[in-house]
Amino acid sequence: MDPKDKAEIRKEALRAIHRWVPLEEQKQRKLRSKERRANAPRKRPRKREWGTEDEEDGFEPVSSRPGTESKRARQVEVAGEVSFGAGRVALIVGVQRGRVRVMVDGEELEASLSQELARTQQSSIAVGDFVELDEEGEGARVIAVRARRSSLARPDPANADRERVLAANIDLAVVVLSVVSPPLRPALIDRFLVALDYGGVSPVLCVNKVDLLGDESERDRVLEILAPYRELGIPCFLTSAESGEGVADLRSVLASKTCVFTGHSGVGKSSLLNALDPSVSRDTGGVREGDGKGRHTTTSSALRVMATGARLIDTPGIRTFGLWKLDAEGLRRSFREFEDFRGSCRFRDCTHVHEPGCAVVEASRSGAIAPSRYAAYRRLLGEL
Ligand SMILES: Nc1nc2c(ncn2[C@@H]2O[C@H](COP(=O)(O)OP(=O)(O)OP(=O)(O)O)[C@@H](O)[C@H]2O)c(=O)[nH]1
Ligand SMILES: [Mg+2]
Ligand SMILES: [Zn+2]
Repeated sequence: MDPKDKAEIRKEALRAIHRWVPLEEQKQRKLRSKERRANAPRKRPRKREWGTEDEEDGFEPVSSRPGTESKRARQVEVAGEVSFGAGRVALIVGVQRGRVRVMVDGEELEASLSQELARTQQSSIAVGDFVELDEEGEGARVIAVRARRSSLARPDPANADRERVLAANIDLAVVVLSVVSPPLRPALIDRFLVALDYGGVSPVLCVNKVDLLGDESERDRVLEILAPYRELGIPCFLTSAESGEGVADLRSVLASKTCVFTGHSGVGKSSLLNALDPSVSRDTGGVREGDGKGRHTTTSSALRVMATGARLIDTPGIRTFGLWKLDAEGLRRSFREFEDFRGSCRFRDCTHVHEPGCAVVEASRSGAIAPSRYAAYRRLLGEL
């Protein structure tokens, strides 16, 4: 064996000792990765020419936190002493300070929040939550929140220790981007996929405003950007809320699901909701002349039930998307294409950065892993 490699192995062994994890945690990790592998779509790595995108995404740093627990098991326990079953169960369709709009037995009404819930409402109550109402006194009051099966959350920009839940109990998140005004920023996609994976939510990518594309080559460029995500089995749509292109296809994947629409301001989230179901009637706004940025027209999340039964959640455009409670291992897990190479790296706990014999680095060089995705991994890892 090359003495250099030997020295490297010795160094790695020493590092491993410093990184020693208790047996129980190791078992848990193994189980989690096994579960993930079983769920990941099978595919053979294929060589391909990828367009690389070295775009500044300008987002706030990912918050680094140890001890990321399994997202699917993450449940919110609030107002715990009140048991479910006493009052009517309602669905939250809108949240204001200290108050919520709920849908219960087919009608919409306003409800206040119990003191405990009002104090923690940014993390404890979100559009899409199922709650229990106390209707004994004057007006309805929310007294308990059911455990969530999934959520989309990010750190509170004002307090990184606090979680801000954007929507709860969602089946699908439609990440909306636009081809121009505002311009397409692929870096946002990778960041979103990590957050959605952590929240246990399936993603759909929707590139809107395709009516503004010039010639075929511009469309090809968009398809090229989407290619790595299609390979991952993520449904991708090209839409125009203006001309209606792609809207029927998008509608068909949303049927009977709870879907949150998210993305930068001005990309056309509200316009798309209106195109999907005119009865939704959400306010839409223009984009700024100079830089094509949105005007933050939608200011709070709202859930609408479509005629098809799909529940669509419109959210305000986001400027930043810090990732919540993410550690390096969690980040690696959310890059699903890396799983195909698990066990092929020379070191079992390879970080896929500097180690010799790294199968992931090799795969990104050969094109089996899209170089743009590997670059995204390095970028996000660098923020931890
Ligand atoms: N040409 C074109 N314009 C669109 C399309 N979709 C939306 N727009 C326009 O883009 C602008 C912003 O649309 P909105 O639907 O308000 O965007 P949004 O994502 O909801 O923005 P926020 O609520 O600020 O987050 C409006 O002027 C829309 O008319 C589209 O498919 N094609
Ligand atoms: Mg909007
Ligand atoms: Zn590796």
